Amino acid sequence: MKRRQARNTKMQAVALTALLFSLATVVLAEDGYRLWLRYEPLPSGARPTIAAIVAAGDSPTAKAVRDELVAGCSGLLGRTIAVAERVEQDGTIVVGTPKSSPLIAGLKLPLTTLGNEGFVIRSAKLNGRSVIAIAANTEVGALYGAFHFLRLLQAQQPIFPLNISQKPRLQLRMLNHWDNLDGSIERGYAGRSLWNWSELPDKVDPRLRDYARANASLGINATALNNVNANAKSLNAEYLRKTAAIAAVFRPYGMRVFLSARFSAPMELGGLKTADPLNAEVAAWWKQKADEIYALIPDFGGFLVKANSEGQPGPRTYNRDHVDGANMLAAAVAPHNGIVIWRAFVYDMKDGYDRAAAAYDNLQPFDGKFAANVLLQVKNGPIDFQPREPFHPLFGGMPKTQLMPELQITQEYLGFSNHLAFLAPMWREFLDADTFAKGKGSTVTKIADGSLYNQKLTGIAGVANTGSDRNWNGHHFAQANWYAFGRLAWNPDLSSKQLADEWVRATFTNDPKAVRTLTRLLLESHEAVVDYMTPLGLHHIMWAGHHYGPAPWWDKERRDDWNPTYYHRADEKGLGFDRTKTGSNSVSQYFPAVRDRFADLRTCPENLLVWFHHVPWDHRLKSGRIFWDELALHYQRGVDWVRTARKDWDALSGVIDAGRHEAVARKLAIQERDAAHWRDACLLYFQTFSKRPLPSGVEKPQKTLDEYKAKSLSW
Ligand code: GCW
Repeated sequence: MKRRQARNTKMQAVALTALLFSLATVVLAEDGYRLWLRYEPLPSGARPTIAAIVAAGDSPTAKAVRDELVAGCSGLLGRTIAVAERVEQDGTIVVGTPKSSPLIAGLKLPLTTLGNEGFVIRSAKLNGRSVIAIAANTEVGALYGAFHFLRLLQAQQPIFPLNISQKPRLQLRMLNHWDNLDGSIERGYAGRSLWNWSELPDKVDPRLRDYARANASLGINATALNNVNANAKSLNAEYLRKTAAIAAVFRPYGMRVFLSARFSAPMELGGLKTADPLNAEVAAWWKQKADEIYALIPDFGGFLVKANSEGQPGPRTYNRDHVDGANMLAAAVAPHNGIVIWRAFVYDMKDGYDRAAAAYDNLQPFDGKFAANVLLQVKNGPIDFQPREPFHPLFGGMPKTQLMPELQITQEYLGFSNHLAFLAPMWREFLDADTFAKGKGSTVTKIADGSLYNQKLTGIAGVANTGSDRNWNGHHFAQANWYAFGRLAWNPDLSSKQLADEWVRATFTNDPKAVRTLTRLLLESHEAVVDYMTPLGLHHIMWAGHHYGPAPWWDKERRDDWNPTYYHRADEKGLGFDRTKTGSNSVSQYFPAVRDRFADLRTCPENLLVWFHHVPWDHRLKSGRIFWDELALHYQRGVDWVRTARKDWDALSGVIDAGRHEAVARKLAIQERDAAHWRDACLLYFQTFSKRPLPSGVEKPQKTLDEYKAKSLSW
């Protein structure tokens, strides 16, 4: 019986690889669908010896491990690598858990400290043969190990001998989807939502499995399906059944599902008169709702909540506070080991207030008051996912609260899916930022991973950039941001360079020259975008509403703090928001060492200058140039970068497949148009205050300011 099963599995595997090959050569042009999991043959000189795969277990996860290793090894080595029953040759991969595999058990590998998700990859001897053992305490751990092994192969890393032992540094590694139930996506630039609500639960798009698989390849283990601007309907019985069907597809890949909860759902769904968190009926409604959800989805993650922010209901609607709201929900999911992720993106407008100070003012006083199963989700910067922000002062500012960074993978303020902007360097800047909360070396990473304050529950979220577009992310290079987010969530110490290198090799090519060019473009791209959009600390000067393209002149929004003019404060004297003592003094929310550095115009990092200071137009910078000239040259530099990037990309036309080459070339053309538009519109407008000529080296604007004001950039 066992033997027949193994033979069947082997035949299935051979058939599967044959199918994959024919698909790869016949049907699939390179359209980006396969992401970084293409498994194209390595150069013939770079193929290590892999003979067979011995994989134990019959669960869906064990099957996923086996399929991945067979497809991956076969693809990369350019020949079928089949499943074997026992170790008979050198170069056999043995994968499993001590429970599922007697071979793995026999190796007695050091797994005890690796938890539920870690893995070991080790060269070992079995039956006198050299093998590669991929072992973990759980099957999901083995899956992560398998993906890691394939990543090493793809990046042409040596695999003999291997001695790798890893576990994730953060527990909750999560995508937040801002997907609406009608299939649209708030701030989504890659098509429609992947969740086919109208067809669920009877019909589940097979693509969802590929989505889960891609996430598992990075170690992403959770996903919140619906927009934080939530519709209560997502919690009704009908939609919960749909969510359960999605959760069933994700489960084998180690992904748990969360839902954004609308705080007023007890009224909208339950017919209650209030959603007051201290009302007993309200609390009972949520408890019952949690019971209902967990009966359908036993491993449901919990709720993500945007409360009292941008029109969303919340506890303050009932004169209660954030702790009342979060802890009431936390109590409802606690019996099921559920989690509540409460967002700190709260900024009530008050006269003369500084929006950058608002979240800290609103949440910091509650330090130490949130329940043990609450995570407070804090955006990387104090305003809103700008191309560059200083780190959010809540990091370090709430030692007794479990914080969870929220990053934005989708490029709301960074050129949508039209601009090449690799965000790993921006996230590194944030993770490496030193808060000085417990003296030097108190980095954001150490707060996020729980080590600084001994935080028990840890996590990180990225607002997803996925959609129904064939290539998932709209721009082929936007895949790199999904990739980098996931890898950093697993190990927040990874360098941008390593991430770029891994991604390029897996996604495009191992050609050495191309790898050099592409990693360089990736690594330079974010700074270039900052240069042509918001250099030297500028922020939130995008066209209101859609946030594509510049509108620094805009002052018509109902709320002052939705207007670009509120943020840059340009006048005859200079440019920038004074957040020092002479201004809003929100810089004082940082610990003294950071505060003093930011608050002094001489020590403030130049790339954050007008974030913290109203800088005189003729202020001298380190370059020796005055501020106005430097500003103009930054804008020009950004445009120049895109031009060079286009040439670099064009030169790769023989190396990159035609389909993707052309698609990216088209995007880069848009990026150049937009960069020039940004430069001209911003400089013409700021020039009405600076009253100075453009320095030499900066091109003459293509249109008049009025023309730029008349019509926003289109995407
Ligand atoms: O960045 C802003 C976006 C909103 C978003 C909000 C948030 C989901 O412009 O579209 O709403 O942040 O993070 O809640």
